[in-house]
Amino acid sequence: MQTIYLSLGSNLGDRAGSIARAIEALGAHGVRVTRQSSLYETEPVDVRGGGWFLNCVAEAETDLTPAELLQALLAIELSLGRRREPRPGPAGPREPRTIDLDILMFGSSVVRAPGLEIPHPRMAERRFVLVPFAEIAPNAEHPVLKRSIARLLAETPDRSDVRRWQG
Ligand code: PH2
Ligand code: MG
Ligand code: MG
Repeated sequence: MQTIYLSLGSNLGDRAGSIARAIEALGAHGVRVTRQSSLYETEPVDVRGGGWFLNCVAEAETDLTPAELLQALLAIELSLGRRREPRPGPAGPREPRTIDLDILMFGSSVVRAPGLEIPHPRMAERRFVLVPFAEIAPNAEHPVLKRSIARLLAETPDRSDVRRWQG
């Protein structure tokens, strides 16, 4: 059993509803959610033509392997109506999405495979990840950077806007 952290985001359609449905679906895929941050409204970072996101971070326990977890997240994204455009390339602008589920950390595992990088390679440069992550697990340690989430948040150069969402 591993303790994992996931990022959830939506900037299309019923944003809060999509995040709530994704949290529910995780349980049915062998991912037991133990904590969920508040929802935050966040300024889009590197996304083409979309509105502001709702983002949150969830802590969960699972017996899945990292590759199995990735497949489960992709299946949930599809079931919630995510449509992936032909790939703009890893550094290119991204499309708006009904739901995006990303693995942030998987215990203290480090995975660097095509299509699956854990910890998430850009998490230390994203306030939309670090602010909700620090709300639920400020002392979790990044296994590569060897810093707590609270410290990554204090030290991130990102200045994008992240606000607690009131509904
Ligand atoms: N996700 C991205 C790129 N940019 N910006 C915000 N605010 N929230 C996101 O979830 C997000 C983003 C890539 O998945
Ligand atoms: Mg993402
Ligand atoms: Mg993703």
